[in-house]
Amino acid sequence: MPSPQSLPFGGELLPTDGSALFIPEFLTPQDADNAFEELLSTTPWEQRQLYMYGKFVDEPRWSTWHSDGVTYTYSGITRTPTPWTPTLLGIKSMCETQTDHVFNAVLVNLYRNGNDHLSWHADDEASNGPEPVIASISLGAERKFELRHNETGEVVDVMLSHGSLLVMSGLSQKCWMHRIPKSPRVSDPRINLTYRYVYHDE
Ligand SMILES: O=C(O)CCC(=O)C(=O)O
Ligand SMILES: [Mn+2]
Repeated sequence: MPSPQSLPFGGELLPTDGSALFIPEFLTPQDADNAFEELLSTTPWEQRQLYMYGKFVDEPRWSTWHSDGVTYTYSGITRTPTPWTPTLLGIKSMCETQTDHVFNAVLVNLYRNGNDHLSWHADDEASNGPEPVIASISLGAERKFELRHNETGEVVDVMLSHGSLLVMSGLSQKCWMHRIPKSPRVSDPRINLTYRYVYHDE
């Protein structure tokens, strides 16, 4: 198994139990720059709160949820949809062609700087289906992404670069957790788009 640093041209990150396929430069640098600038300045960012250990705390990032009408519930929060934009739909269509899957929602995350982060979790809510395909686009500052196997504890990591695509599929949500750790030296913002297919929970 090569270390992620030896995969500058992309490839499969997981040695077993699912897939996490990394495709750097999925978007051209120009398209990635344009999408980043537009999303940063026009997205109606929401600062959500999580209920943890008996109190409400701010999520350490900003986000929005865009979908064909489906809501999304995770960590006790229900996200109601914000309308799609041409840019989000254009990138969705590119992800659909690449993965041969249809997506009906995207969670857009803004990590304002290296203090913003996302803790260990799996996107394993029932509404995602049993083996979800998740297409994850990175824009802006490069951040480390880690995956940890639930049983062996093995960790693999990759630097998610501007314009890259990471496709998680198969058993990756059942057998692995993933996170964006804090990176105190990073001062610039990063935007992440995770395209999903979400089933109505009613
Ligand atoms: O920011 C990322 O690259 C990961 C986002 C993620 O895992 C999520 O939104 O569930
Ligand atoms: Mn996730």
